[in-house]
Order: sequence, then structure tokens, then C-alpha cells
Amino acid sequence: AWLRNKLQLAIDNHQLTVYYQPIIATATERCIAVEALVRWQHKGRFISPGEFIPIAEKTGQIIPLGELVLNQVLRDLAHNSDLRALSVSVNVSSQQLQRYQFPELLAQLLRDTQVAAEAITLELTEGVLVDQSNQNLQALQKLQEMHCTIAIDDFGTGFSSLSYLSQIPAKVIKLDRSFIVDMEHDPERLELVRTIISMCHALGRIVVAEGVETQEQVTILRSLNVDRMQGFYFARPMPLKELLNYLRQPI
Ligand code: G
Ligand code: G
Ligand code: MN
Ligand code: NA
Repeated sequence: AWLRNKLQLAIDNHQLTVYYQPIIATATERCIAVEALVRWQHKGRFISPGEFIPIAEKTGQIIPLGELVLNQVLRDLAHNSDLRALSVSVNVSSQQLQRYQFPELLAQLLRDTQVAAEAITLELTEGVLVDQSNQNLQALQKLQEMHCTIAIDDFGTGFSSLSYLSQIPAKVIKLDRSFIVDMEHDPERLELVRTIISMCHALGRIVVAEGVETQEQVTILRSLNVDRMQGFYFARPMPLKELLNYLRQPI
């Protein structure tokens, strides 16, 4: 309850900020996209989203929190052409899709800020899709019609069959960090990653490897033709100002 009340205050007082983590194109080694990640600084220390997002999901606070993040991202996009040159990923919880007219809300925000829908990628976890609720699928279709990109986050951690991949309108597949950790020492895991990547490619999807931390992993992922990589090896999540500096650096 303590965290819940504090979180409400943080939401009300705009104490939540958005950090951005670069996503690198394998072919060019340049930043091609970023993921927006919410950050909560409370009395000088950061409370981890791993701690408060699950609570926000339970209490419904994920709705105002999600709106706050979306607002911030669209404002940042509106004011920074360097950011508009990238695709900006936003995490969307299934509640945001279910509780109200999410596609309409996003469309309104895009109109208000004059940002093109093409600049936005929405990251949804497998759960949203496994759910198979018609409502979610309809929302996804609407978002796609608006020309937003849909990405499946944490791919491979859910219980979905692989066949559903071909049925959902997700252009981007984000391979969960757990597949990448230790892949250089685990031949079976490596085979799994190889197979997932080639299957996604056969279906015309873009594959992003998450949680890339070592040069060895980069070398392996490159040999497996992964399209994009994200992780501490390249860059940590950072405030907008730092990101803009990062983007201006030469290779
Ligand atoms: O930033 P970090 O890796 O600590 O995030 C931990 C978890 O919180 C991840 O699963 C991430 O997807 C989730 N998360 C971070 N920011 C947001 C957000 O703005 N909305 C939602 N729904 N989840 C987020
Ligand atoms: O579930 P989701 O993919 O949205 O989670 C994103 C989270 O992963 C963020 O909180 C981010 O800080 C974290 N993250 C990003 N890159 C790495 C990495 O290389 N290693 C680890 N351990 N975490 C990472
Ligand atoms: Mn994500
Ligand atoms: Na993830």
C-alpha cells in the first residue's frame, strides 16, 4: 500500500520520467530506434520499474502511468527531429488496450502533437496476444491501420505456440534477454535462437535481440543475421538530453 500511495503521488506530481535506450541496426551499427522506459526517482534513488510496474498493473495505476509516458514520448518527438528520425518504442500493458479506447487516445495525441504514427512502435508482451481476446486483436488492427508498428516484447517467455506468430500483425519480434544470456556457452540455446530468427525471417518479421551485453554475443548474433540489437553492450537507458548527444556522436 505504501508503494501504491507513493506511486499515486509520483503520477500526480509528474515525478516519473522517461529514459531512452538505443536499439542498434546490425548492418550499420547505428542507432535505428530507441525504447522508452519509465523511471521513478524517489528521494534521490531510483525505484525499479520491475518493482512498481507490477503494482501499477494490479491497482490500475498503469492507465495514468501509461498515459503519462505516452504524453512525454510524443512531446519529446514533437520537439526533437533527431528523435523523429528513429522509431520510438513504447511499452503498452494489456490493460491499456482493454480498459479504454487506446487506439483513439493515441490517434488524438498524434494529432495534437503533429507527430507521424510511423515514428511510434508499440511493444506488447506475448500475454496480450495469447489472450486472444477479440478486443485486443481489434485494437492491434486499428493501430496497424494507423501505421504504428507493433512489436512483441519478451518473445519466447510466454506459452504461446509459434503458429500464432503468423496470425498477429507484429512486424517486430523482440527476443527475450533470457535467450541471449550465456548463449556463447550454451549450444542448445544458440540453436534455439538460430531457429527462431530464421522462422521470423521466413515470416517477414524484424528480429531484435534484447539484453546484449558482450562482444561475443554481438559476433554470434551477427552470424545469425539478427536485424537489431539492444543491451548494455551498446548503451544503457538514458535521459533524452544524453540520448541526443549520443546520437550526434560519430561512429
Ligand atoms: O527499465 P527496466 O528494464 O528496469 O524495466 C523493467 C520492466 O518494466 C520491463 O519489463 C519493461 O518492459 C517495463 N516497463 C518499463 N517502462 C514501462 C512503461 O512505460 N510501461 C509499461 N507498461 N512497462 C514498462
Ligand atoms: O521487458 P522489457 O524488454 O521492456 O525490459 C526492458 C528492460 O531491460 C529495461 O529495464 C532495461 O533497463 C533492461 N535492459 C536493457 N538492456 C539490458 C541488458 O543488456 N542487460 C540487462 N540485464 N538488462 C537490460
Ligand atoms: Mn520492452
Ligand atoms: Na523485453
